Amino acid sequence: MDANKMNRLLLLLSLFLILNISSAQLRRNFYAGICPDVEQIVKKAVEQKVQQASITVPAILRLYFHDCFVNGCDASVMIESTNDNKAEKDHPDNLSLAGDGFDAIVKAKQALDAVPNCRNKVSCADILTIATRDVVNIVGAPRYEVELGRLDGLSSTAARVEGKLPQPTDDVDKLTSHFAKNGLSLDDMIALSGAHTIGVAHCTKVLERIYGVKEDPKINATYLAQLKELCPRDVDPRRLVVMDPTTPGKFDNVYYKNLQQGKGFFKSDQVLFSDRRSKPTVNLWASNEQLFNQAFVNSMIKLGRVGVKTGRDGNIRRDCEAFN
Ligand code: HEM
Ligand SMILES: *[C@@H]1O[C@H](CO)[C@@H](O)[C@H](O)[C@H]1NC(C)=O
Ligand SMILES: CC(=O)N[C@H]1CO[C@H](CO)[C@@H](O)[C@@H]1O
Repeated sequence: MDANKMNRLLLLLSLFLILNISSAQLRRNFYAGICPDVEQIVKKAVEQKVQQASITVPAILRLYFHDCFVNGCDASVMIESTNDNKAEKDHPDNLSLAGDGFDAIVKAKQALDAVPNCRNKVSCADILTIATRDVVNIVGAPRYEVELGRLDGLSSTAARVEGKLPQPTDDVDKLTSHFAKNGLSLDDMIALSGAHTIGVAHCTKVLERIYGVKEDPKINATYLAQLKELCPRDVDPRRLVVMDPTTPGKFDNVYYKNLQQGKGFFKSDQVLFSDRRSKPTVNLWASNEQLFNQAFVNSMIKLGRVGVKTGRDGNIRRDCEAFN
């Protein structure tokens, strides 16, 4: 074997070891001996909630992203602020984390607590992980097996949200660096951005973009006109607008097709098509939905490994929104 091949083999081997170590505590069927029906129970509660309020689907997906990017997937985003602690969810970047997402997790926890062997045995972080898989599946993403065994975090502060979440005005350099800090690659970033194939945003978040700002890739003229109509300059700040104008309720690869036509909602979406580093992947996934689905699922599982708490770094909360 030549030196080049040997080097590549060693690199692969060390990558394998790193990946294995960082996720060693997580596994499928973690609750098999404790609460074997956990996934069924969570699914049923989440489905019920989605039937009452379809916004629950994007709400949970975004909640998961924010939870994992701020101090790891440990449900710290769910903690309610108290008089002496301003929690993560009350950072301005959370504005619009729709209440229905939180409510769905609380309902699923209640359903688990109604089953004696499951009561206070499943972490809120794992409930959120299962619920996220289930909601994206409801709107068309493939169902994937989730890794479980996370503990709930012991702290949550608004201050530490600062700088952790990518911004809608970010370019590919900034986006990549945010994701890299969480062990996620350029392709993970492009795949997970595909989450914007569902859900809504506040008009206020896009006003600057549609009413003229430099250094932003061009918006499709037809789409721009539509956006301006939906979001006039003096729009009510509570007004929401769908981010995928073509198939807003469906989880599909249309997000990437939209980018090809200049119909990315945020600058951070459209730059994926204008930057030569991400453009080939956008084109690939726009033309092959199966490849996108596969990539999305793999990246979601990787997202779920970010900053997982074990041992004395966490516990199982009795109330997802308050520390024990
Ligand atoms: C790549 C960088 C990202 C940026 C800059 C970004 C930014 C945003 C912003 C500003 C909103 C609208 C908030 C509002 O006005 O109400 C939004 C919505 C949303 N984001 Fe992202 N996001 C990013 C990545 C992600 C990822 C990785 C996911 C999940 C895997 C995600 C899921 C969502 C969902 C589902 C919504 C809609 C929420 C709803 O309908 O309630 N985003 N995002
Ligand atoms: C802009 O959108 C229109 C209508 O949705 C579409 O027909 C057209 O091809 C798009 N333009 C570009 C440059 O992609
Ligand atoms: C759902 C939720 O708690 N959203 C909060 C996010 O942060 C803003 C501003 O800091 C609060 O006003 C929201 O209530």
